[in-house]
Amino acid sequence: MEIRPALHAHLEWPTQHSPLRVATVAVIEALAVAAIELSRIIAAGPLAGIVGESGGVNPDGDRQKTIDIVADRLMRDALRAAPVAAVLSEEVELPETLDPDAPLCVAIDPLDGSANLENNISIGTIFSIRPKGNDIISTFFEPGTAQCAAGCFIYGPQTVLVLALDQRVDCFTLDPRTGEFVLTARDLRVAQDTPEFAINASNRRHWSGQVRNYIDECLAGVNGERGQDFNMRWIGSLVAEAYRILMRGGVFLYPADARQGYREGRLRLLYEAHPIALIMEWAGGAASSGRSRILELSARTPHQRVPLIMGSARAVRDVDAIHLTVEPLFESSDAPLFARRGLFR
Ligand code: FBP
Repeated sequence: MEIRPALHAHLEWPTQHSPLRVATVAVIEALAVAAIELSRIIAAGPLAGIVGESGGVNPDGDRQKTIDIVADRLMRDALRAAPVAAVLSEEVELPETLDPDAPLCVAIDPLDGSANLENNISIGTIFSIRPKGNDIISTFFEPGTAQCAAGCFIYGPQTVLVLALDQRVDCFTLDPRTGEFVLTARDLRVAQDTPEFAINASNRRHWSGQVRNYIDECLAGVNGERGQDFNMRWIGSLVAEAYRILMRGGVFLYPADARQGYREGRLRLLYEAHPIALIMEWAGGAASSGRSRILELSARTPHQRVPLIMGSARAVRDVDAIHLTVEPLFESSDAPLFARRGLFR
């Protein structure tokens, strides 16, 4: 029988650790303890009294669920006891300084996709860890390449940790019998040739011409320019989409669109796009805004949004290629050039 190392034993290897790696591991383990607690609360759902609105709004104007508040408290409490100089949470306006002498900064979405909880659909915690720079706050405004680790916990049929560390992506499953995460997939690689896309197609009329053209080409299937039939998925939960892509490939798009507030997409750079991009790249996939590699982008504000295209490297390259056209993204999106009849309208 295969011996599956527990998270702690796995992180201890190799035995020679730099101080930064020791600190990074301490942060990951602290988050894992909080995630185990959170997964128990989520699994109990209405029995734990955590389904429903809290009455508050987060810095982005999203209505907070009770579970968002619970998740934020659990994760930030865990980080307080870890070597973390500052934490930026989706639920709080500005980074919070914890221990100014500690070597790491963390950006976290404590519970991504929480609106899906009532529908019993997978949701998750996304985190990004980076070494503290010369001053704490500017650390968050460095590009995504500054991250030394990232990951997400997925609370679904199984509770899973996808971890990007040491230039590799491993996957751990929570064993409910022992209450421990154990290694269940080592060195994940994203399949390069899966014809499957994920996009919220109800926004088609708001997309740029480039995105519409790409999706129309996919929908045209074997007779279209892409020469193959595509499958489509949309879960509406970033962690679940990222996990599916890690398991079987494909591409996810949450592009910029013409709606007010969506000109830079919907997803947040620091605690959604950066960590998911690190996971994708270290697993051999790619992540782009359509025009730039996500990991080379720096945030200008803590809750900055960014268009996100991620998944199989070839598909991300194809979407980037479509963005190379000089057409403006939106000004002419209602012009005849983009008025080609699509399958969604
Ligand atoms: P939150 O951070 O507000 O939970 O939003 C993120 C998210 O739920 C992603 O997980 C998902 O990809 C996206 O929003 C779905 O957005 P939409 O409802 O516009 O399709």
